[in-house]
Amino acid sequence: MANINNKLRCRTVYAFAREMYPKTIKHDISYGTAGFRTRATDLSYVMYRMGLLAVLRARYKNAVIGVMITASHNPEPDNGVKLVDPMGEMLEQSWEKWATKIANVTDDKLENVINDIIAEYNIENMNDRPEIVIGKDTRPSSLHLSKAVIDGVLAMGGKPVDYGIVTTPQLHYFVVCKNTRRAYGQPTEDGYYKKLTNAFKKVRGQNFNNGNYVNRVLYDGANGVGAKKIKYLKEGLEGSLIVDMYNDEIIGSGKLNYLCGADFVKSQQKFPTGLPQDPNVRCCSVDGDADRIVYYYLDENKKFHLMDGDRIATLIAGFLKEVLEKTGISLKLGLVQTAYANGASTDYITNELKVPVACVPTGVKHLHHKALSYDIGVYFEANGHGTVVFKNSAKEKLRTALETNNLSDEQKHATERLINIIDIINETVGDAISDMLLVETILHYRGWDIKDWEKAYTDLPNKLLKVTVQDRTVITTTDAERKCVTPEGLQAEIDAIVAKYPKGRSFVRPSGTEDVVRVYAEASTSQDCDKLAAEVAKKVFELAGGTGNPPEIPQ
Ligand code: 16G
Ligand code: MG
Repeated sequence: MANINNKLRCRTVYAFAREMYPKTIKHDISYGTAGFRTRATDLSYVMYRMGLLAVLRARYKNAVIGVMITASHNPEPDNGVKLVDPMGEMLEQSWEKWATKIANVTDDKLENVINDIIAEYNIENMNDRPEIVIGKDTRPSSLHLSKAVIDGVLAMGGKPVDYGIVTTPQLHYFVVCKNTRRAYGQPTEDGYYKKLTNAFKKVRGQNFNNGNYVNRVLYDGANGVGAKKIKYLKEGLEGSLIVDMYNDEIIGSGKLNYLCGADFVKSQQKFPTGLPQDPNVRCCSVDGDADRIVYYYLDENKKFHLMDGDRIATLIAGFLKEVLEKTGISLKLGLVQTAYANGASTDYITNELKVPVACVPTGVKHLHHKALSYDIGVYFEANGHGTVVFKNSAKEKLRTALETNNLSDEQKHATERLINIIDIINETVGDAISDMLLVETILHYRGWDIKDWEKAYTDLPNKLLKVTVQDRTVITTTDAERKCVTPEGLQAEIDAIVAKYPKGRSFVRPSGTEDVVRVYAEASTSQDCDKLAAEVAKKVFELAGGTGNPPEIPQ
């Protein structure tokens, strides 16, 4: 019976594919660091097929799976799609190859790939109707692309639950709420805002300001979903935090991420367009799907100061360490970074904060996974994507300590504070909105303005360059991308160049989202840093088959 149903289902899948979502693109695409990402016009059939795959994955895991349609910080004409696993993680790596396979097969072979997946994972419950939670960003193309995902889910016999326009982290949150039978929270937008804002207001108390801290922040919504959603959050905050919003031209303005947003601010190291340039005022920018955030300000001389993901991570880790010590409860705290973390931040964490720090390859899946190995794991990429994850056993330990009533007043207050703070955090994935509330909570607790925050350490000047090569896969790396294995001889050349510059550090890696090789460099002065980056880029160009003009070395 199941077999007959299966055959019928596959026929429907094929009929739909042929009539509505034929595969029009000949070249292959691959499920990269953050799913598929390309021009929106090339994505309809990919979306349809991701709907199919999500249902298979949901049946295999016996759980709700998420599908998010977004191209994050990329330009408005692009789009993308990624699958969200049951506990909010990125799609398990071993399934990425199936995503790539099902996306690239011809329409008439679609049925074969589906049957291969069913056979490989022994999926027997083909008549189950699992829920697939679907969300999209504000890109004009997202509307019809989400219809394609929904059709894929229906063709495969799943139940699409369309959340409409939501941030990527909201979608992760809904998936986890559903899979924990609401233990994590209510799977609604309202439930999300209430969870975050109630916890925030509880921790903040009646004194909205403290010392140098003023409860007002300028917020750059990147003309995307982060702008749309902050309006609802503001209602819940009830004046405890004043969020002045800019760059909120949302749908179809063509301005999404244009000269604004977290990626622009971090990669250009520039103040975004659209915000008033008042000196020493705390500002933050989110990206196009609101899973990244950076802070910054302009000083009296209009000099730009960036507080990126490394700064946010150190602020959070330092705070958690202090509060944890006050609770008297022993829990293992750790911080996870990537090779892009500024060397000064790593020194500060190791030598001043004395918190263990781990380095993993780029991409949220690696950071999240490593962070789960600590009782309390803080993870951040320098680009502003990150969060804090707490082991269930750690949460339980805190709650039990509070219930047993053996704590001193100080221990009790610290434990209560920590428990409330867990609810400010979206543990399911990095979340710009939740991270903003956490940063604001810590600055308020410390009585700091943004300049006080900046005093912790001084960033080493750093630079990011791109080199275009014939085939970027010729570059392979090891040691969390810090050392390059091939092409042979390249690492030795990099080592020799780096040795010439005080505090020099540089590494190269193939991008997971663009057809380029990325070069990172840092050194004690910006002149040295520029030279170091260019010298390394030139070596990459020479040894890895560069195309176009070779990089120039500044004199
Ligand atoms: C993706 C990743 C991000 C990473 C970036 C690196 C997720 C959800 N996003 O956007 O974490 O920093 O890729 O891009 O994993 P790159 O490989 O092009 O340098
Ligand atoms: Mg993003």
